[in-house]
Amino acid sequence: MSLPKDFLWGFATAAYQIEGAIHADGRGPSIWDTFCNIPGKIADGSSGVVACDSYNRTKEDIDLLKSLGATAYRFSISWSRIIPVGGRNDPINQKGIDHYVKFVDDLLEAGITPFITLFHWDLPDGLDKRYGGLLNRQEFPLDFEHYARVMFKAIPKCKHWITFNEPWCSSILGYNSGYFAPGHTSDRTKSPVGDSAREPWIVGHNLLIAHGRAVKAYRKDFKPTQGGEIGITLNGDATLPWDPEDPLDVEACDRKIEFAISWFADPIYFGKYPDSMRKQLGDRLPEFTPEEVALVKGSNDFYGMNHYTANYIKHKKGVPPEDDFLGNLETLFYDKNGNCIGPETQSFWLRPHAQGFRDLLNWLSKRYGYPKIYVTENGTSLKGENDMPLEQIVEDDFRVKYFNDYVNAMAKARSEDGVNVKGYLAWSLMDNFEWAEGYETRFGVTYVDYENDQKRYPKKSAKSLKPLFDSLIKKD
Ligand code: NCW
Repeated sequence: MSLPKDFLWGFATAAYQIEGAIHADGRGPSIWDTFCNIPGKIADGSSGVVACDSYNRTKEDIDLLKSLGATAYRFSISWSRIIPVGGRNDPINQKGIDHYVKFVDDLLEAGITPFITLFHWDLPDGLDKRYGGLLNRQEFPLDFEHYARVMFKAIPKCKHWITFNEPWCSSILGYNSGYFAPGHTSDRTKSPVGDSAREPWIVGHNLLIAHGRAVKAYRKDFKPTQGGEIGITLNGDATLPWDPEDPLDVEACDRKIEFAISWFADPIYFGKYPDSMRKQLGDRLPEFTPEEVALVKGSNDFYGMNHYTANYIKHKKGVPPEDDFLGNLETLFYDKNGNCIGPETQSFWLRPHAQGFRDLLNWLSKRYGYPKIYVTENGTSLKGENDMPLEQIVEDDFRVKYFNDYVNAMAKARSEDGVNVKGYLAWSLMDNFEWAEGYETRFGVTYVDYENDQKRYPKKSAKSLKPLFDSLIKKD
């Protein structure tokens, strides 16, 4: 079992979760600034105002990455630092650009390969206010393409670009459950397009078009001279049937992945939405125009995979409600015989089950023709971690085991199943603002002391990855 010599590994973060400094150097507000100000939206009433203060601690963060032996780092750019209001005719903020240009120079100087995510959920608030943000099929893709072009031009040294992080989350959590910004729910009276049972599917469609436009721009005007690659990052859980003898549960397992991953990946690899989605959603799922198909089909140089957990899947009988987004099924942590999928963590949606990672890598590879895959996020929170004393927190054996099991499952998928995985970024370099869960849920391999000047303390898991990858990556 081994990984290829040029395999990249390291850690991942996202701008709003770590940067803080929300007013520095001309940054404009994002929808997450606005969302955090709505009482009750964030579990501990917090926000990203200070976070890990990474905007002011780039040297410290790079030193940390170096000390852990990372060969790659994935981070995201805050769009509203680059174009504070967001649009293609709005002023550009050179200070914001300069910050990221220097950061990439410093990473490269340290021998660390940057992976840049253009959009990790923090849409400029100005665009949401101006035209409904992600809901606008005409304006949003044009504004995103413009912003992407500004970044491609500014950072030719970056060779790995990710357009969107987890568009499923932006669409479903932002426009169905209201759990994420901008917080639309299935309450139809609050829908700017007049029908919130349609909103998530419209948003998903617009994100795909915007992705396609940015990729087309990159391939035409930047890739020929810069020689990099570009793709999208999708999230999805592994699935096992609740009752393996019930063909309806077995079928629902694929449908669950189709509603999460293939919603975006099928248009990108095949130019159409999955049949299971069309069947359930009918005309609530937008149709691609022929021009849109041309834009989206074939628009991945690599597949960015975020993966954390697995679920048992139980088919639901009857007609699903209009706002169902799972594919008429239930997700459970126990199967028919009472078997548990994995131990509890601090995140209600996450239970470790490493075999699922290998299975899902295989599922994706078979369906999409063995694409090059970068694992752009994988990691875990730990039940009760926030309440432990520091001496105990840094001894995070649960997380060490998680990474060991998952990385080995990935290496097996590569060596024994032929999966073309070329990189792995652990989530996350440090504890950070865990969106609606605030700071109480920690995903970091490094503890951040928010009470005491954001001081960083690497946990045992931080130091466990280098020996793990050293033992797996071929030397010659
Ligand atoms: S919240 C989330 N995450 C975590 C986040 O820190 C990161 O930015 C994301 O890319 C870790 O990885 C992603 N994912 C959303 C999971 C919420 C699932 C809720 C399901 C409700 C139906």
